[in-house]
Amino acid sequence: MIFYYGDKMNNFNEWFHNILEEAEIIDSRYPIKGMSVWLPRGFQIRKHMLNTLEELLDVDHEEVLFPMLIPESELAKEAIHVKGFEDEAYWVTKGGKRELNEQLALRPTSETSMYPMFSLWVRSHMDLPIKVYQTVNTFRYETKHTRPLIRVREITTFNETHTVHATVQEAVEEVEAGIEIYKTFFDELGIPYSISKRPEWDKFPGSLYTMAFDMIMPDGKTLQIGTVHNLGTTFAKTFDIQYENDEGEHELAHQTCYGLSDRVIAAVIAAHGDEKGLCLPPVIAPEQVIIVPIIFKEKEDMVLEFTDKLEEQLSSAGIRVKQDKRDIRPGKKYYEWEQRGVPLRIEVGPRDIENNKIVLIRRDNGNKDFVDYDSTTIIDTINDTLDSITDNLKTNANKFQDNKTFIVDNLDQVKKTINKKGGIVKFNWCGNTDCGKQMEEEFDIDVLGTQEADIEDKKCIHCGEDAHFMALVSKTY
Ligand code: PR8
Repeated sequence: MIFYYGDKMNNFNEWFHNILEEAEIIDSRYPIKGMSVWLPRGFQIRKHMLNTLEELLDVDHEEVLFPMLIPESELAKEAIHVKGFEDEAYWVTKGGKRELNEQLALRPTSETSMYPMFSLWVRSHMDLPIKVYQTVNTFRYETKHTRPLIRVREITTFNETHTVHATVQEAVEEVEAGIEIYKTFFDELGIPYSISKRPEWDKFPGSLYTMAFDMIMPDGKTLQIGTVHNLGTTFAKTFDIQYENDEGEHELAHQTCYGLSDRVIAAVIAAHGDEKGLCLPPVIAPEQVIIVPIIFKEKEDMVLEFTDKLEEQLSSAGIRVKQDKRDIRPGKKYYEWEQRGVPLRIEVGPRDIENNKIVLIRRDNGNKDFVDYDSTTIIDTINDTLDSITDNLKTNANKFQDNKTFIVDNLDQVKKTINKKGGIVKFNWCGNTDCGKQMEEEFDIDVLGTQEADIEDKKCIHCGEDAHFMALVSKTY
């Protein structure tokens, strides 16, 4: 029986939930709200996602691991930061039956766990820059509606980078470098994004400014999929991170931090999945290629001899490949691997072998190609097909984001567009907090942020003051 996933566009929640279950990604029945179990297949996807990200970070950053518990005195030190997280922290108050002298927070993020240590590590400018990252679980007692992978209370895949620099300029450059790393990463996964500078009232607590990546989900709401923050010297002041410069004077260090989460997996699923289920970009697929031998009794040995050799060949070339030899109908196998999102299926039957052919079926567009089997070129053919799948997924996902991004020039259109079409609406804006907050309330939308634009002699479409930016607004997750 064919499983009905639901309507991705019109009932995204149902569709998403069904994919998570049918493709065996996570089990969300764990008896604590906002916490789920990664299943073996989901864990594989998560692992390849992290490998892809960490490979990019490793070029210029080092991996570390800090403790999960933060003393209350440290968490509370940075006033604005703690205010941003005070309603979201989980607390450990007892060791066994004994009350602890000081309660300990389960990290909601790791600034206040790392920076007291950075203060010990930084002495002179020779100790800078520090560029480290860790992939850990963090805890946030979210009060908005929780959703698997999208808004969780235990973020199981929190990849956070923290850097310390001698100068303002270096910190600004690191923000740009962080943005480039995330762009490359999202591009490899074919996840579309719009980048904007978050408004003052929505920046990371304690930061100078926040640059954010937002993806438009199938239902038209946006999901924040990554953020890069310039922390200035705020935390350096609080945690006393100072270095001695060439003249022997003490100066405050400049910091940045940036992070991604489980949401990346949600974004991949939402961007590429369809009515057949999951559709994975090759870079994170547990199996990039599935070989299905078409076995007829009398020709079984011949087919399996061929497919075993093919599997061995692909595997030696570094392609993640699996062969499905189960004694069930080929149609059932096709259906299952399609549901699981495997990018490429190879079918081989006795007649194909006699004609020296193999059949390639792409998961992204269903195209079926009969290609000549030539042992010297087959690896290139398969790798080219996998690359073409990546490109096609990315192109289609970007098209969706572009088609759902609208530029308007009056308030009436803002409201109509958001309500009828969803997506991101852009317009000339003054950038003032009062004006922005009023708009959010009037139209029941969120100001995602601003983009620089060539706006001379233009007025804010809301308050009529001089416009300085393009505002991006949407309904958000
Ligand atoms: C920082 N400090 O923490 P950020 N469920 C899933 N994903 C989430 C959730 C949640 N409840 N909350 C946030 N995210 C900085 C940077 C260290 C690293 C995801 O920044 O609070 C969002 O995609 O902005 C967000 O962009 C990212 O974690 C980083 O969180």
